[in-house]
Amino acid sequence: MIKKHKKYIQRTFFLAKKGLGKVFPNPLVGCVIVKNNKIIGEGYHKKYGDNHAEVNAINSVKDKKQINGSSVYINLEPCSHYGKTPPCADRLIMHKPKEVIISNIDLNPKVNGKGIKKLMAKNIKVIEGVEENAGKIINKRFFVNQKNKLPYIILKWAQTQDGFIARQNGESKWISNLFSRKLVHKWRSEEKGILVGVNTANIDNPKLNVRHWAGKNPVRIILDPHNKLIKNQKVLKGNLSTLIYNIKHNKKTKNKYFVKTNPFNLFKIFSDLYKRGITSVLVEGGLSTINHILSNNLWNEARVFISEKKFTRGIKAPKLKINKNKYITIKDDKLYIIRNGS
Ligand code: AOF
Ligand code: ZN
Repeated sequence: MIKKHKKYIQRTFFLAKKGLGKVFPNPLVGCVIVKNNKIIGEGYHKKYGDNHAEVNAINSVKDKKQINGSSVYINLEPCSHYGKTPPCADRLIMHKPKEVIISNIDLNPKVNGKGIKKLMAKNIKVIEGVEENAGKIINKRFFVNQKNKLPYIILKWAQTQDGFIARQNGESKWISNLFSRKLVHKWRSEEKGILVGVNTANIDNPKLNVRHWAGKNPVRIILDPHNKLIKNQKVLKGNLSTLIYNIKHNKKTKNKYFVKTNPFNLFKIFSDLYKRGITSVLVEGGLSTINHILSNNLWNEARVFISEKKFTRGIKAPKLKINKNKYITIKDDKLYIIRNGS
């Protein structure tokens, strides 16, 4: 029984993940409808503002009468509120499934158990907590957003085998290989914002857009307290939205927003980003920005590439405890994923 539930919940995870990069600030949700051990319908939340997963799953069932007496699997509790769409719990109740199997409770205060209560009040059996931890990882951004009212912060850096993230002159190209760099472009397309400190913006002169992958560009964020950003840098070009946090002025020129933050405080900046709808941020350096975020414990995840190259001298990589046995191989690079608090 449990094995069967796990199997279908895993299928909801697979479907949910298809929405990555397209649904924020919403959670990733997948739904599978099973009758007589057969999947009769499935769906996922595809895009912010569109149908929720349950509605897409119900719509995919040819003969709606079949949903009567079925088992509905969802990785997140169905919603109970009128948002952009009517409550999914009500929609499910209309079709009289026998049971609803859920991985996680929806921490949005508008839902938070009320979806489950609605189902139970109509004698629909609810089983919750199936593959709960795996579900929490899939919606790690959403849960951090709901709990902390902060964006989900992902630190990313590449370091040499001998522990350097840049040469002595600050230059950091090219430590990781082409495949790892391509993967970083995929990551850029999955998050709402991308952040660097002013030194990185000036020395590396990055565009901070998505080029080696198909997907959306994130909002660019520069930490530039004393307005040291060189005028014609690539991060200021093009028509992507760019936020420049500084202690001096609030100013808007086209799609460039200078945001005054005085005193210059990371927690305040991240709170401001969250208020602007930036629900997740990929931090791509440099060293002092990453160290600052680490020492303030304002990060959620670190993704560290360690290459086979050696610099012998240079700028030392951030100090973070890495379990050297747990990595993903990307050709000659090793990728370590470290979660804060795990
Ligand atoms: C579900 N199924 O597929 C999703 C849910 O603005 P709305 O109307 O799209 O509502 C967003 C909220 O609904 C979101 O914060 C979360 O609580 C829930 N998301 N719920 O039953 C779904 N995406
Ligand atoms: Zn819903």
